[in-house]
Amino acid sequence: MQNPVPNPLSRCDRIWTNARLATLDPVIGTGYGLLEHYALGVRAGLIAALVPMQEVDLRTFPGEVTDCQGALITPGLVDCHTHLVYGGHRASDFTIRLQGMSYQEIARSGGGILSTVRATRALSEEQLFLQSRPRLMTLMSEGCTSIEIKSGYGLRIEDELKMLRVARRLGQELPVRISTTLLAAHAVPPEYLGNADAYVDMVCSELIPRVAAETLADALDVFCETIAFSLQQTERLFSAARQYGLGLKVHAEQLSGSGAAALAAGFSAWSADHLEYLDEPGVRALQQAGTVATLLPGAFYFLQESVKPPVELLRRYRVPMALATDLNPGSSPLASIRLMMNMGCILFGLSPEEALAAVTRNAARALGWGSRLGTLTLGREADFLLWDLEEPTQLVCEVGLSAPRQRVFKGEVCHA
Ligand code: DI6
Ligand code: FE
Repeated sequence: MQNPVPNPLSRCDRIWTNARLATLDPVIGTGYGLLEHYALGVRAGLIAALVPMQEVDLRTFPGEVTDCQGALITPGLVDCHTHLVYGGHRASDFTIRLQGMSYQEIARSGGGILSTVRATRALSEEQLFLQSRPRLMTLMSEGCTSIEIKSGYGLRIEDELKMLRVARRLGQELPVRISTTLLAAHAVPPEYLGNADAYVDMVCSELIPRVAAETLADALDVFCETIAFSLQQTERLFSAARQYGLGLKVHAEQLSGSGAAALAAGFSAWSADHLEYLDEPGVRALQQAGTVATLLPGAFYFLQESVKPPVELLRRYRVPMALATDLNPGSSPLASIRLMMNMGCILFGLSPEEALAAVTRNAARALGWGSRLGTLTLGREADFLLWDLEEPTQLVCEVGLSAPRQRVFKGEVCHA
């Protein structure tokens, strides 16, 4: 006589039946990793069961059941690169750029990032929280369940800490997972103009230890660019951050090629971001380190750039590609991860399957959460979305035409 097969669903708190699962799990198969006609169960905030419907017996199940009636379930979306905590806006930069002044010229004349620094410093922590929250909620309402937020508009100790505390508080008060990144090396602050090295010294010796002691940041990022910080300064910042166990990220090869992506790969960074000017040695370095290439088509579009990231090379070397909004007031005031998926295909040549992997599995990996979330896999965080769509490709093809019917965060249905 055979023992009865233990039914993993019976131990679940809640289950979703008759679903079409786009698992994004490479073990299930290429593309979206589709499982047709399945039930998904959650227990204690984790995915605890993935069962074909023909094996599902609900007669004795005590928990809540949602009949999806054939609807699609995907992992929660992950926006792995944002600057959504800031004060003010940059409408005047927009107008000036339309008249022909470049982003770099505006930055050198004291506008650009530094104008947002002035606006951000002027706000109290409460005001900054209240101004940032709606931007976060916009991303959440589109289906984001994990979002990275950078500092970088304070550029002095108290204001950088203020930004990071606001980012942490957003994650405590709203149903979303926030990863925080110290981007003190975003621009040289006015107090250190012409003396970037002294600012980097201060960040390494005072700010990084302080941020680490207060566990305010999960990672450190550097804007390595002619208008910001050099390769050598980036290396010093990475060395300091590594001593405190921070993850590493970099704004690299956005407006010019610098070798920053290869440097970051040498430090086993989680991700190198932008990458329009990335060359083949840089691609090889990312591949060898397992560093994610995060592409930001919003900034490419908004700054009317023409050099595109080397997607074909990244694909050939099997470098995982992520997409993110880069949501910020100056170069990507575009709060839509769906738009980035669409632009990733139209502007950069990703396939729809690559675009969805880029905002789930690969974006999770760009935040150091690659083994914890980003796919519908047993044991992972139960962050997922129920969509009234026939095809996962609609998520990439269409923008603004559908919101998730349900947004599930840590196993609970919570809308933004
Ligand atoms: N690159 C970007 O795209 C953002 N920061 C960065 O280093 C732009 C930030 C801004 O212009 O406010
Ligand atoms: Fe950025």
